[in-house]
Amino acid sequence: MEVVPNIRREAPNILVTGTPGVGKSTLCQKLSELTGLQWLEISKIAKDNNCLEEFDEVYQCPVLDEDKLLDGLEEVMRTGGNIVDYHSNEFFPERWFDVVFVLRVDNTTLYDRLTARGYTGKKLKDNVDCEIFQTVLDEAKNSYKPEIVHELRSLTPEQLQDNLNQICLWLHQWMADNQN
Ligand code: DAT
Repeated sequence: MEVVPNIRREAPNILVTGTPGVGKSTLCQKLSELTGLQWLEISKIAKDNNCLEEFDEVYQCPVLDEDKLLDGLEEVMRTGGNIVDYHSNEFFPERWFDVVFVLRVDNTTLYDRLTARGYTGKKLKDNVDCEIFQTVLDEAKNSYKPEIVHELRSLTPEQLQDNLNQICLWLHQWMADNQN
């Protein structure tokens, strides 16, 4: 296995994860505007950089070429200052992230949001089940140190604002703790 030296980051890397529809893009876009950190929308980056393999007919989504994606992101992640937005998290190197936020909603809210997005049938059911069984939260807890994994409710605009405030506070503290 390749050993990558861990250089000191000037700004942290934040992972925002959760089932599709929980509000990752909404939060990350605003957080990026507020903080100047770079929003890395992994689904879009994968598409733009030909990191998608064949289409999975059962799950109605393309299969990600994880190795190619990770290789392409290594340098920017080593520099720091990124907000990574993706619905899965266990395949990222643990060393990339200083903190992990898992967004959560109730299943009725998620059902409504995904229906509005045009999800139907198995794709809709699988994603709602994923939230009910807290699959992404468990994945994050199994992949990162428990003390850096935080669960955030993402149901209302007020909760969005609370989450932005909480992450900004965390960021200020990180900058204070990691001054050169
Ligand atoms: P994701 O990027 O996780 O797939 P999204 O940001 O596209 O999710 O949000 C899905 C929908 O939910 C979208 O219509 C915006 C809405 N939404 C997101 N966060 C919300 C919040 N805190 N309160 C109310 N609606 C929210």
